[in-house]
Amino acid sequence: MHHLASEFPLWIRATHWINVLFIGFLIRAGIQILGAYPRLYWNDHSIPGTEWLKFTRRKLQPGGDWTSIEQEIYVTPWLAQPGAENLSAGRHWHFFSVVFWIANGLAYVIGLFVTGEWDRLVPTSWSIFPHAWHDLITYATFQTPPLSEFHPFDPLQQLTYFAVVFLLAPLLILSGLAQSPAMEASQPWLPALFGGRQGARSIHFLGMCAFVVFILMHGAMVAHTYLGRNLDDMIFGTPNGNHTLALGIAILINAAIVFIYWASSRWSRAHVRETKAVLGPVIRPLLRWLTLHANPRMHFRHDQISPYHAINGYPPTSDEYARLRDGGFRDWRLEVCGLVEHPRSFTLDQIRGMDKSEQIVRHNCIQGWTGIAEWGGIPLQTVVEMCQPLPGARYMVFRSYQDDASNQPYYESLDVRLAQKPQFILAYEMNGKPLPERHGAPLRLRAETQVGFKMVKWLRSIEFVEDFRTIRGGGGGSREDITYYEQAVPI
Ligand SMILES: Nc1nc2c(c(=O)[nH]1)N[C@H]1C(S)=C(S)[C@@H](COP(=O)(O)O)O[C@H]1N2
Ligand SMILES: [Mo]
Repeated sequence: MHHLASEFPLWIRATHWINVLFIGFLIRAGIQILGAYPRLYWNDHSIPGTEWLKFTRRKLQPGGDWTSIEQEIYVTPWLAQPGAENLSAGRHWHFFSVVFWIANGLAYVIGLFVTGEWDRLVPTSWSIFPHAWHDLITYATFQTPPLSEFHPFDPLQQLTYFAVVFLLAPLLILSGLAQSPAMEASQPWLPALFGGRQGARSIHFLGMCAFVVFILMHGAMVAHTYLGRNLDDMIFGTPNGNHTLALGIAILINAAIVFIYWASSRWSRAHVRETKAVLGPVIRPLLRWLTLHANPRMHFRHDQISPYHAINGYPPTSDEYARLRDGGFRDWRLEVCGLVEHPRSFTLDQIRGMDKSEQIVRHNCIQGWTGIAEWGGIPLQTVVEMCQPLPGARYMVFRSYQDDASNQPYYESLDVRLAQKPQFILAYEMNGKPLPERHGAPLRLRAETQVGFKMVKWLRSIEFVEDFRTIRGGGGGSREDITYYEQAVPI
């Protein structure tokens, strides 16, 4: 039993309402992200038709004439942050919010232990279970346990809060982390905990549903049991009897939170570039750090290879590419240029003659789908060693024969230090055969700690540059310039 001046000190009340704000952002932005690929699976092949849940009526045949970008659906701003088709802004809101949500949650939990108030939440006796059961029966018959049962929570309430803080929240954090390509490539046990990457995605979704159910029940119970007293607790920290004032303030706080969702979503939909500029810096240092430090070590078995690997991006339509393809790519060259000691031009046969590297890995599209395939090619490091970048060369720019949505060559950039990473290769084979046209023939990049859009297909050239900010839109790639994704995408 606690006998404090205030049963709910200011830091508890503050972290509670901050939590409300950020959990709302996370759920809304999570729904936005789900809309980019509205199918949930328990297997990592992401073959349409094998999902256990979908939020789209579109019927797709594996191998049909579609690419996965066409799967994104419009999500109403009533549910999603910021709403519409906005994966990039949704990701920025989700990652921005998770930083503050976790910091706030840690402050709350640390506060509980530092002040010795942890037994508000953490049960200290097994008898809590029969007591909680008894409460459940009481509530189920629309009655309310007497006030003497609240210390400050009744046993059922305490158990529920304990489960939300110490089980559900960590589960959401872990299943979120397990979806990061860099984490899953460097810590393969993490997605394995959830039965794979799509398992983690499905659990993350179900955890979100559990949180929504909790929020609805929690709200209903606050209103159903001693509403006036609860309002006093949440606002003043102690029952002081001024229920009307407490109610007024609680309504104001909730209205302010809803207004923040509405206004920020509206602004963000109209200003996706600014959304990246404002929210991006919070998470960008972590993205860069993770990209530089994650060492991919994914090794799947041959029998785990996806029977069908989804596709993003249609092959080049130019006559130039058609000529090269029809000539068996004999006239195709990989140009390596820019800030290098020895600019080079490689034929496909020369590349095939170099030391080969093979990997059976899981591909992660930023939209959420995955596929497992074997890729064969040469380590990026081989190219670096043959061309000798000059000291000022800090990024490699990969350019494609195919055009992006702005009708300019698709391009992406990587930090040169990443060339030393295992599983960063230029692939000319997929599943033991020459790279199929749709997957990037004759040569494509594989960068296994990053999301799929970095892995340029139908490669034309690699240029070593000092900075990507001086190229085209300055974002570091086609997707960064056009859609406002981050340049380092290990998540
Ligand atoms: N040139 C080019 N490369 C590209 C793309 C593209 O549109 N054009 N799409 C990217 C995206 S978003 C993904 S997920 C992967 C998909 O690779 P896959 O089609 O072999 O599965 O390729 C990447 N490389
Ligand atoms: Mo993608």
